[in-house]
Amino acid sequence: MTLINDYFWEIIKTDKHFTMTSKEYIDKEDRFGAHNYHPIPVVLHSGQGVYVWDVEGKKYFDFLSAYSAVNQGHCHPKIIQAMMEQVPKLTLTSRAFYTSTLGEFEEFVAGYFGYDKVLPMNTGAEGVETALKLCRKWAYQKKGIEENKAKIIVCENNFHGRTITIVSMSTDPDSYKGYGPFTPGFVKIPYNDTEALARELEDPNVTGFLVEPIQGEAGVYVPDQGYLSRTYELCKKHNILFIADEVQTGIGRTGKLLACDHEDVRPDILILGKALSGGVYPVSVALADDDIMLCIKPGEHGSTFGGNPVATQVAIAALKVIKEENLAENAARLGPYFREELGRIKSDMIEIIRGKGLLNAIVIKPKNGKTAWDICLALAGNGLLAKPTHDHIIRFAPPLVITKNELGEAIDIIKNTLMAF
Ligand code: IF1
Repeated sequence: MTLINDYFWEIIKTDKHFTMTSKEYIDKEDRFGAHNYHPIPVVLHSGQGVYVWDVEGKKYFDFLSAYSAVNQGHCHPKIIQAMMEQVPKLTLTSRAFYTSTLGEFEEFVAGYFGYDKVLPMNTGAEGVETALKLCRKWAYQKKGIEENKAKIIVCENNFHGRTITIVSMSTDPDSYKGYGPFTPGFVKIPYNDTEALARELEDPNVTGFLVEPIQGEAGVYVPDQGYLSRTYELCKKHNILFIADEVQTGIGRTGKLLACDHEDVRPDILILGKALSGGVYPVSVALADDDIMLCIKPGEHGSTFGGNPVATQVAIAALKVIKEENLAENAARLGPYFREELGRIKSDMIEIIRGKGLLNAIVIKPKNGKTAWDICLALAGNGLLAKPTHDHIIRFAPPLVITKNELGEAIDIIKNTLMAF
């Protein structure tokens, strides 16, 4: 099979034969879809690299990257190619049988991240659930905690997904309110507070510490330098599993392959999702060494689609692209430039600029009743897509394939937009 050629690309990317206006597409979603989201009112049709196009043919910089799933850029040709080669061969067998692709994926991914074993799932939330299950099994089988007594420590303002158990760990009412009764066994402590962790670790039933190396949903909240290494050391001292949710921070986003790499921390359980497939297909994993991973025995956990042939080929291609194109290095190089340039913008609406690599956010001070939402609408009008979080924070996370020139253009858009308020 040949690579997607320019002719084909031309057809799919510039197809303007739309039968409906943006408003009609939006109305249709509103009429027939559940109202569990409040999107920016643009209707996207195609994407390539750092750009997406709407149904009216307008081109935008994508500064959300599907919440860091599209680190490799939209429709990366090598990832699409891998998918298109696999699809006509075999798409799904379930895990009732072996396949010619799963072992290859497991060897590749385990080696890539340096763990004994990998357990494949689909969504980030499932990766987190897998880590929690592994941690509890390990507590009863290896740490000798009495059945049903294990506790896992989590952080305030966390975001780990949407399942009932995961929202049981949440401190955000939007996530948990009205979804009780909740799963017990979680202890919530402030983020970036090593002392609070040290206190809770005195409880002999504590068996794991689940943490985001940078809190994404909380508004790209970067902890103090040394937080990860110190909490990791504390966990080691008390024989507690250090579990890192790198669903959003992992795979190059913060300027290293993993955000934990900034402090040379190797999590006992590592959770990845999103960019593991370059946003092409839902693929997530939990990684751990044998002592932990083999606590789950045949029949005790799984997923129909987890580790399917398409997912495996897409993920291998997506991870190869990260290394081949030095995307972590690009994020490390462009992140400081981006924050510095944002810092030069003389807008009284910018309160704080923070981030690491190409995971960044600005905290907005409302002005004349105009909020982060209004700024995002204006940014879209000027050709750059971003989404507010918690009303007053705008996340800026372009695909990692962005060049310095493109970033410069995007900075001009951000600057001109803010200065117009
Ligand atoms: C939505 C937020 C980001 C995550 C971490 C697990 C998951 C996520 C650290 C679950 C998912 C998403 C989901 C997306 C919005 C988004 C998000 F604003 F809600 F918090 F990225 F910052 N761990 N994050 O960030 O992964 O099951 O969704 O595959 O629409 O809810 P998932």
